Amino acid sequence: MNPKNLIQVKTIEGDFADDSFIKKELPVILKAGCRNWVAFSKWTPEFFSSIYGNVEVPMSNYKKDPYQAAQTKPNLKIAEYLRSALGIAAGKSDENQDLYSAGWFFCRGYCELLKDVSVPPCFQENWADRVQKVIHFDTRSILFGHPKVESPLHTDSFFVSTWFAMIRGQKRMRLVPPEYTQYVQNGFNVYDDKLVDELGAHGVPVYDCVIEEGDVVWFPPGWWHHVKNDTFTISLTTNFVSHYHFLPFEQQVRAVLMKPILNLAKVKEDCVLKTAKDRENLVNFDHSSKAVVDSYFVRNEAKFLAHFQSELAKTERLLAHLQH
Ligand SMILES: O=C(O)CCC(=O)C(=O)O
Ligand SMILES: [Fe+2]
Repeated sequence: MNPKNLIQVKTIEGDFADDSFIKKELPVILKAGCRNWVAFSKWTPEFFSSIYGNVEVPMSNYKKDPYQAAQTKPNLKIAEYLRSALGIAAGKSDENQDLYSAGWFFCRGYCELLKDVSVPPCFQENWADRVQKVIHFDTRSILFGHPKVESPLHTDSFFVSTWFAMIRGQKRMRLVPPEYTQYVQNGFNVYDDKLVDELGAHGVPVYDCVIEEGDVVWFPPGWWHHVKNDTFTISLTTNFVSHYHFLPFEQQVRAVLMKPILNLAKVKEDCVLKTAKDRENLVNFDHSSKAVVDSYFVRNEAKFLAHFQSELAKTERLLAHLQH
């Protein structure tokens, strides 16, 4: 059975210098996109076990808790996980069979692994990397998996797009575009024929692909994805923001940065209201005039105001442009 709303993800070939597919806002497979990387021949289970075997990596257990916070995930040594995963892929039962090594942020300490990666030219300008100085945002992780675990349907945070490279083994993925978000939820099984049919009845397309060893897949920001491991797998995933998709990404990063500022404003409010009656009328507001003078408080606040006024004007111009 192949329902009408099940759509095959398109494949592109070549040297991937042309990034025009990004503007089409559809997922694509970059055929053999990582086949000539050093990683493609080097990154075997033996390589990771011998060099990084004692490194502890977080374990996701999506069956037990699909929303597990990163800090609460238990760790396992890479060598131990790989032993289990290879055994499970070969049909052995194993106490670790519900565990998925679905995010080793290897750049925290093992960034030398990036030397084995040849980022396809179309992904080389990644604006998510540029905000590294502003906010700690890990864009790359390595995943180890086996056929008994999967990533339930979800979207990636910060409205980034994602590309991932299938270094060992094979995965499959089904995706739903963001404009149909009202019809899906975290954890929906889009591999269930009945659900796919129901989605079809509402006009919702479900994109489908197999990511073979050596392939790279890219999907645009906001796309829901459900990923299954067909075999033992090693893959590298990268959050990617092209200039074309920068605006919503920057807004989401800004929302994170604004949070402490807004919390601080609340503290200031509470402190002012300790002595003043209300914030409009600062009668009885008790503060040191000396400290205000000595710290150039008034001049600094004026600079602050000017900055926000200029940002406001820029945002208004941008909004006017977008609404055109
Ligand atoms: O490979 C997987 O299991 C999930 C990958 C994923 O969700 C991602 O790269 O954003
Ligand atoms: Fe994801």
